[in-house]
Amino acid sequence: MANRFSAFMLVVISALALTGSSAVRADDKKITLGFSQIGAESEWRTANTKSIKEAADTTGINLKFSDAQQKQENQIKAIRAFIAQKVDVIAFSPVVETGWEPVLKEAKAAKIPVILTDRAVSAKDETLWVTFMGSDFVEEGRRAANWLVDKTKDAPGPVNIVELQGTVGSAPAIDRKKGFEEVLKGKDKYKIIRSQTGDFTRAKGKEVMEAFLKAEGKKINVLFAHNDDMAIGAIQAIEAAGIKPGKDILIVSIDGVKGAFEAMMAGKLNVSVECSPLLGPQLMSAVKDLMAGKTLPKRIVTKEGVFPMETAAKEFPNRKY
Ligand code: GYE
Repeated sequence: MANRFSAFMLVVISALALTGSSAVRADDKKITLGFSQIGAESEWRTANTKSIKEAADTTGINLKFSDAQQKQENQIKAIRAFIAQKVDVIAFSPVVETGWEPVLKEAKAAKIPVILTDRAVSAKDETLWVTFMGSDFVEEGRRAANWLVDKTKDAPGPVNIVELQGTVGSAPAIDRKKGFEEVLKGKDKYKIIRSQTGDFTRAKGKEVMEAFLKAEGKKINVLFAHNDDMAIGAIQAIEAAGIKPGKDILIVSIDGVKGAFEAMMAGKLNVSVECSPLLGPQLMSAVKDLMAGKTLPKRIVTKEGVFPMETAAKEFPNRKY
């Protein structure tokens, strides 16, 4: 009985899902979405791109995809091209927070709605975009610091931390730093002794960690990396220096990509705070809703967790990115 009832409910729920907004416009043409991606700097980013392309495919949305190779000027060019092509909706993940007003005003004047995905923009006029969907980066920074404080509660201190920041001026770099520092504020045993950008890449993470090790050597107790890729690059530098990552230096990072789970299972990375790149389905349903004349919430926050090393092997088979 219970089974038949749940089977029935499943049919009802699927039917409801199917009656959601459609992927065609009022004139029966396919909806066209112009998406400007930052680049392919990390595992997170490539998973994000895959999610967006696959979701466009399955929803039947015509996607114009442009890769900016981590340059704001390329994103601005791509957005201008989307305006000229008269796409129905523009979405983009802004590489940095500032400098978008002129191009966003052009989109507004052309009456093309803009959706921000993943990273936020800092601008006075919030009518320049309809919604911002993505993670709460300040909270991720707090989660990283809370894990550290708990893990080191019995350590006498000082706990010397080096920090690998993300791309300068980007929302995740600014906010993760802020959340992390907020938790450590007033806890005097924690000291951030070096902090520099590694631009969210493995290569830069490794290079900057080498410099940190040269300058501070065995004084370093903790690495806080704003993403997994930089942590993975830094782990190589730490091992090359004859130090044990995950033991001699605690490694705390953010994203929760497969590479981080592998490093955790190898005992080299202590914790990764989840930041989900799987924004594709959410973006496509927002696009359809917009085209159906619905009003979107101004902020759509992604739900995510924290994965300490001890949970890595059990969680690994469930990971989708
Ligand atoms: O953490 C990092 C990527 O904006 C949340 O960008 C994203 C960040 C992610 O390059 O790996």
